[in-house]
Amino acid sequence: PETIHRLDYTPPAWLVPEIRLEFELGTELTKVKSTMKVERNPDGSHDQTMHLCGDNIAVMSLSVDGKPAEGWTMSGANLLLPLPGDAHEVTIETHLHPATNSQLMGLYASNGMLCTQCEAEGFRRITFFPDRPDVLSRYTVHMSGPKDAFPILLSNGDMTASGEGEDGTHWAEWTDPWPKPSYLFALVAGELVARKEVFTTMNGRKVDLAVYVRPGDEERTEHAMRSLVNSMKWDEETFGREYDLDTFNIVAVSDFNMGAMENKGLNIFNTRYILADPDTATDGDFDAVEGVVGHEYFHNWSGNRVTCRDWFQLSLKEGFTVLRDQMFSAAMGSEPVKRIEDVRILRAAQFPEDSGPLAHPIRPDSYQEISNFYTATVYNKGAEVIRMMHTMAGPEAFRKGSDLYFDRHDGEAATCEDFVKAMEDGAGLDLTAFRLWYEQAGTPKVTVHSEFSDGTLTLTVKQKVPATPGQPHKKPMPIPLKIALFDRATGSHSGEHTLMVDKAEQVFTFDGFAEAPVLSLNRGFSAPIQLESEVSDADIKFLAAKDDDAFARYEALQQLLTRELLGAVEHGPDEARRAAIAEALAAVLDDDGIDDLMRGELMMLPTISFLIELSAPADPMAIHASRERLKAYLGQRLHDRLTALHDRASAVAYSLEADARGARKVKTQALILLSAADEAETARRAEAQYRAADNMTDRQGALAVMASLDAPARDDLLADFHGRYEGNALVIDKWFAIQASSLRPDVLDAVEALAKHPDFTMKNPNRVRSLYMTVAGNPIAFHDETGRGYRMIADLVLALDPLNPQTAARFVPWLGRWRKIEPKRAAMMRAELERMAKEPSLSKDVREQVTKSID
Ligand code: DPP
Ligand code: ZN
Repeated sequence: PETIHRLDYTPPAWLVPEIRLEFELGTELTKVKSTMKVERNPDGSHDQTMHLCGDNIAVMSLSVDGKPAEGWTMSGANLLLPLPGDAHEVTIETHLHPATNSQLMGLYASNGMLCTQCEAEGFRRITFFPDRPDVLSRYTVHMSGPKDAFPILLSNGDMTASGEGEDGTHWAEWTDPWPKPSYLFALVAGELVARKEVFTTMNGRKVDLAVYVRPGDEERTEHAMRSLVNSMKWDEETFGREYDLDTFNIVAVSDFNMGAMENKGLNIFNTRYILADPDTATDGDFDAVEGVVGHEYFHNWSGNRVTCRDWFQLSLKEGFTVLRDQMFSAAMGSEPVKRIEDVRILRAAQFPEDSGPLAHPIRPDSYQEISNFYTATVYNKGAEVIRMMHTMAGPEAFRKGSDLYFDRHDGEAATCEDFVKAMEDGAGLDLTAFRLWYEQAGTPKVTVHSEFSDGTLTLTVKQKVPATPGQPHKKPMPIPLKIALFDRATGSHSGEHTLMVDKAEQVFTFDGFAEAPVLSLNRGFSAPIQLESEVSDADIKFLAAKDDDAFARYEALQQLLTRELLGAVEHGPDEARRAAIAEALAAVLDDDGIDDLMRGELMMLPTISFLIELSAPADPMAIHASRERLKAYLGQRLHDRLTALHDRASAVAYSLEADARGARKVKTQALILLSAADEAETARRAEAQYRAADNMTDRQGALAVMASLDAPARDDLLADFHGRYEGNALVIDKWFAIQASSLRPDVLDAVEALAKHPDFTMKNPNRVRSLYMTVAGNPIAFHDETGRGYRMIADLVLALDPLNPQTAARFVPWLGRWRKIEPKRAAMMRAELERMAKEPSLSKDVREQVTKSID
């Protein structure tokens, strides 16, 4: 496959200022007629030939200025059309077969409706077009189809005309006044019902909002609608961004490769990020709906009004928009809890990517298949990089920078460099060296060494950015490191400092201390680094109890836990440290000053994925065993406190308020800590929690705990859950995931049986992920010592690839982590990659991931 390089960018030779698309809709056959006004790009090469991308489509007719086109040729799937003048009208007809489009890219059928997904390169599966984000066009979309099958007809922009046709057909015409790239085109036709609301913008524009779902699901759209309204208001208040059409539609579809898509004026969502009610969605699901609805809405400015010049700039819109959705969710809920969640995701998903064979900078330099670059690096690390700019500038200057960016580039296809420049000019930052964050992959390792004498504290800070594929030598990065120095006697500090660490080694001094202060480092996770500190257990314990930054308290506890979990793998438990952890956790359980949402975070042990990251080469079973052993110890030592907490939390009535949500969170966390210490008691409590539950958070939490136990009620409860929610796809997904997450030794047998269950299908990405992503993330299953888990994932990739390469490719990175794992397992993981590589008909998507993962 061809490798595309960032530095090879050239502007398009031809532009398409206007396009009219006419669709004759049908599930088996849809006819598309595209009429484009094309113009030679004065800033482009003087190529006479217009390059039109295609994928799995054929030309049914082609004319230029009303006459059959001459001299055109196909180059692979693409169409090359010689054009003599500077401006022409080009008309192309294509035929599509939505019902057999299992890739879910382009126009496809889902549950009887028709919908589209065009990012990144799906539009070329609908019609021939210069399918690149720097070609911006005004779209008019005319669609017609049978009224009974497709009563609702939607596209981008506002509906400008509609009417009845012959033989039970009808039609609608949608016009989008804002020029946009083809990846933001969308169309939906089907039997849908909507929750509607009117939003009045800051300048008094009335916007008709609608959330469309399948009949029967409308009751579960209230939270999505509330999240949308909150997003619109928040973006006005926080970034000064106002919505710009009279219509904003969201449609939920059940077959979707990604989470959701920000098509202009017509967002299309995976149902899992729209549908939510207390009976079927957990508190986590509610948060995810809010976050993703916000994310897609915020793209209207960061992505749509200002789009990307080319796909290497993906983080321009994704990193910034993730930061915006994180800030939004923090504002709607608890800021420190949100920060903890985001850092946990970064460590569990992005750090392994950054240290593995698929590591890439947030602005990659090359790719074979762009779908493979919708990664935690581009999204989550991209957000961290812009968050550092926010930290360095402060909120007011940052806002000046973002205002300048939107003003300067409105209506353009911009680059990451444009964003950085606008931040420099608007926020008054010098980001000359900071640009390295866009260029260099890898998580910087930072060590801090402290000396104290004569009232002076000397910190020696060293950094090293590890080598990553294609980047053997790295330069030191500018790292804004927030610290505070605590007085041991008073337990307070005299203010935070942000150290700018930008050399391989640097010394910072602080005067005027009576005794050596306690160091609180990288507060709020001010930089996405791996910190190796020499802070003593005693000082960490001090911070876990006294730090005034809630995030720093969490970090301190995590650090203590991590030391113990990894230390125990090497040389067994450290009694003093275990006791310190138990004491710190007891304080967390006793402290009335901590709300339950935060308490629930503090009760969670570091993820296995993060621990593997820190201990290469890792023995995943030994890490798991160490984790279970510490859970058992804590479950015993804190037994009475945990049962009392479970009792207290169980008495709190359901509501969506923070205290009730917090109660539900600590309730299940208490069971998790108890489960390794006292199976019988845990099973009793989990069953009681399940049976008494009037909401999904409690029910799922109890069932997930139960799934790892050997309790008599286990199978009954699983059957009850399935029976209760039969036909509700999103909840049946949970039923699969709960069983695949079991820590019992028979988990792989169970998964094999579940793959044969009548509810299992390879055609629905959510269902596939619910079973197999859970297996990949479950160390007991995936790292089974016989290699069966690895084989299962490789078999899945091979079976799914012909149907849906994009989703299949997402499973490969799990096997690609073999370098981090002990040699025996590593060899088996690598052997599975080699087996996949031998498959001659691998998709471009899977081939790229497999090849890079073997090297
Ligand atoms: N651009 C989408 C999103 O991240 C992904 N399809 O919102
Ligand atoms: Zn996005």
